[in-house]
Amino acid sequence: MWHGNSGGAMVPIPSEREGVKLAHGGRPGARRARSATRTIKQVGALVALGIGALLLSGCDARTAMRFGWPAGVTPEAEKMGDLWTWSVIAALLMGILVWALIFWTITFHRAKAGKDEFPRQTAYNVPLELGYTAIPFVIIAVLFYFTVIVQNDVESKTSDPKVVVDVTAFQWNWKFGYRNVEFTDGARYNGFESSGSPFELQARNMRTEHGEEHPVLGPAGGRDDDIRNYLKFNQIETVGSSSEIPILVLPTGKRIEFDIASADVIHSFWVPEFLFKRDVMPFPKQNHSDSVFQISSIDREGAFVGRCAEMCGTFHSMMNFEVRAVSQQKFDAYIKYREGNPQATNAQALEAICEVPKSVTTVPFDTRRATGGDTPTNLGDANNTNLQNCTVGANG
Ligand SMILES: [Cu+2]
Repeated sequence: MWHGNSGGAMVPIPSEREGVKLAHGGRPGARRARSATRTIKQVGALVALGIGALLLSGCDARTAMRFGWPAGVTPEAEKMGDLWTWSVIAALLMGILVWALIFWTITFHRAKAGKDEFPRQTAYNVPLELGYTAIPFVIIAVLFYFTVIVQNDVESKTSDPKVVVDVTAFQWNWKFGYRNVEFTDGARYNGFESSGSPFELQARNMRTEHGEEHPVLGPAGGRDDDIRNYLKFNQIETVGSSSEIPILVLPTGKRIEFDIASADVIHSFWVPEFLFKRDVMPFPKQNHSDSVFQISSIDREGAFVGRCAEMCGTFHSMMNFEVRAVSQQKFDAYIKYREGNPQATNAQALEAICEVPKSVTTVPFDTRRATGGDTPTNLGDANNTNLQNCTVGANG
């Protein structure tokens, strides 16, 4: 046991010092070394126990090495995950070094019994001070270098994406259109439309309903559609409503380009499994935002929820969509079905390619509150959205 005297230095209580001398007959220095060895052994045992518990808990090595980073479904997400893993390892190594220095100091450089003098001072050691000023800069530079490498990779674009999707966000839903598709056999589909707008209707309804113009209530602050000429339209479009979650069907294993724009306020396109989100701006050019990004592929089939990640008004939290990643064959069949059946709904097109026609990751917000606020739980299996006993092309 130790206590401080009036001078601030630590000295052992005399009675204990006597007692130890009687029991062990050793010098205080040797006793300190023995207790230090014991502490190190105890810490070592604790660390071994912790690692053992982690390994035995069924947590596989890859998940453990992710250090909490979610598993994404794109190569970009995996690269960001690797950066995170190595950053944590670097931080842990630095942490272990600092902890070791702290424990080394408090174990082997304690105040010596009976000595009340100041320890040797090492201030103004120029090489040491230069060293610990320079080393953090080197660490920051290395982290910065690898961050830029990964960021450039995440933001990289090529001129030949296999699928180009136009995404239009509006209060409070999404419209997805297929501008260009390169089928698996190399044939191309072009669905660009020079005009058309579901938002035009929205604005007009608002005016007739109130019997007068309510420019403030209209989309984009009531500005006319010709001002919003940055909005893009396609022959094949999927528009979400308050009774249906829009499902964006995409192929696995192909480079996909997204061109995002908002018809009114700032939204944000976020698919958690892509580990990527970007603000969806009205007037992207004037707002100096890059409205185009690409993903090099979606690595597995399945349903992935998409959300608006920018507070955009009353029903912001209900502004969900679903990405449905399907095989390339199914995706080709989907586009061909919708091209050949322009009146068919997205749900019918999904059924035609043997996919569950409704979203399985989220539900539309029921404005009538008929469900009493309960969210249905048995939506379906997000990892398997195939319809049973169904053959693609049999009913298309
Ligand atoms: Cu939004």
